[in-house]
Amino acid sequence: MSTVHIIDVESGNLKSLRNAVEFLGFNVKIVKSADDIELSKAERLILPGVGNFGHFVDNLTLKNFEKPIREYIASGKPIMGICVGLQCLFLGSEESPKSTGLKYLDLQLTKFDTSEKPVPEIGWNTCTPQDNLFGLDPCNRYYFVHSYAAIIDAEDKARLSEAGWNIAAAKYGSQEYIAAVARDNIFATQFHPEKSGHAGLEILKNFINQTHPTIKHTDREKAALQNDYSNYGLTRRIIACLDVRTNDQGDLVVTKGDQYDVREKQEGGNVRNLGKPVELAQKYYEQGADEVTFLNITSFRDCPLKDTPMLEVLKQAAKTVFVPLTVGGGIKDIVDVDGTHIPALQVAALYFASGADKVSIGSDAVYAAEKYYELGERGDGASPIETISKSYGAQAVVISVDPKRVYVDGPESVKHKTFETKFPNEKGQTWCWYQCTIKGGRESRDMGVWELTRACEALGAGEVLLNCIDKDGSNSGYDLELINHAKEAVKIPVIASSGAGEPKHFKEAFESTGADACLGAGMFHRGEYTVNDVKQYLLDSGFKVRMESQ
Ligand code: 1PR
Repeated sequence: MSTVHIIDVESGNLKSLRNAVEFLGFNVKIVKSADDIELSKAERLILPGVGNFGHFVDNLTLKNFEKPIREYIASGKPIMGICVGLQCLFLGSEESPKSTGLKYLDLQLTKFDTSEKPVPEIGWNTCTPQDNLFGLDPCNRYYFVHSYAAIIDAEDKARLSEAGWNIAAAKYGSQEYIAAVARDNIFATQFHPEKSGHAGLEILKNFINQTHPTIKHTDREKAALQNDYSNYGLTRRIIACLDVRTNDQGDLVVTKGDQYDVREKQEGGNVRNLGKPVELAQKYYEQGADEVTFLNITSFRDCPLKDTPMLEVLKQAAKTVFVPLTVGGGIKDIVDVDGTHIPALQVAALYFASGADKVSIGSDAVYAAEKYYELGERGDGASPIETISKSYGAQAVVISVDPKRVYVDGPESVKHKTFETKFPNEKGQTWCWYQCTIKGGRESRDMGVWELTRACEALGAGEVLLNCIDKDGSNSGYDLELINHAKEAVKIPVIASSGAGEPKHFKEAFESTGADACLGAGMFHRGEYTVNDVKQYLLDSGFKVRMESQ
């Protein structure tokens, strides 16, 4: 068996899946239409899906895929569904009540309870199969990103087991759900094996080879690796961030600023060059980064959009980096060099097709929030957050916030949400708010972090990348008060960023704020610490982390 067929339902993670299967040494054939002759030749079929349930199943029907998929399944040949590719096997989903699933499993998907935990679930969780399932290891961590799930109780489990399904259950907060499921020739995972590092690649390989290796761990390994269900069941997520731009010589480099100033301090200083984007992404993946973020911090688009250097960076990085990749900078409606108007959705689509799993929106998130309040707390449906989220799902849309702290006399001094800080300024003022900026900190707007994050969450953003201009490059630790402020504002996950200088800063953030992930840049680029150093420190401090070596 050397060829794997992948059904293309215009879903976000196709490129990553293709890369992963090819990395494992198999050929890939993409099946774009139901009458493609290739479909009849398939011996291993994968049905990947990301984003909205209705969008996915409606597309399956529209493209006439339903019948050939059913016939393929009836033929007894192995098929694997991934993420929404698993969800479509159920009756339907609360996400899109008008759309129907393929009804192989007698259960409806529902949304996670947002009152007890951040939703979407974004991160690395464990799952435990009833019987051996392609080597799925209860001590390994797999990458999940979803708001809706096949949430089960003991009765559902018994009923589905009775119907012959082998269920691997996971727990997010107090809710148990189906993380993987198999019966006869059908296998499906809610997690993304193509984004789950070496552990995920193993699952893909075992499915393709149809093998079920036995899992063995010593008691000591089990004690270290088993889920303790702290942090809702997820490990503490560590993200390596690469600020990318062209330097004065015209080369694409990873740089890093102090309070967003990326030039060397001497007069006429050059843009700091800390390495090559693809090489560094690969290095951090090997060091155990749970995600890698690329931020295009200046526009280097004096070329057509399709030739943007960042697309090539992503294409190259996605070939060997099997954890989620986020790309930010310039995700907005643009006018291309030939005068063509290109909507943000199309810009994002190019990045997804090149291997990005999420896009991050900075300046345009502020404009969208401004509009949201102008319209009386509603969107107009046209902002990049709304359009991208609608097609690719909330989990694919991150908003990147670049705020600065502003001190005021008291809560009545400004219309923005303020709080009392433990760190008064030199004038003795103890109240503050965080003012959002656009264009990489160059322009301040009349918008607070509290208001911005809430508006963007309502518009459909799935995660907040919370930078802090005051702390950026300072190595003095995160602004913990800012993180707490944002966490109180929204239910979606918040990534702490700016100021990390040593492993203890990550611990502080996880310990004293509800940060869902912590991002580091300068300390990794300068080689002062590896991602693994940070994770080992967290592990030694009693936090669950994903160690890539496990
Ligand atoms: O406005 O949608 O085009 O997006 C522009 C993106 O570029 C935004 O995400 C914005 O944060 C980012 N950006 C713009 N200018 C700079 C700059 O540094 N001059 N970088 C910039 C922001 C923040 C983090 C950084 C952390 C951690 N960088 O990426 O890596 O602060 O650093 P540290 O751990 O060394 O302290 P749009």
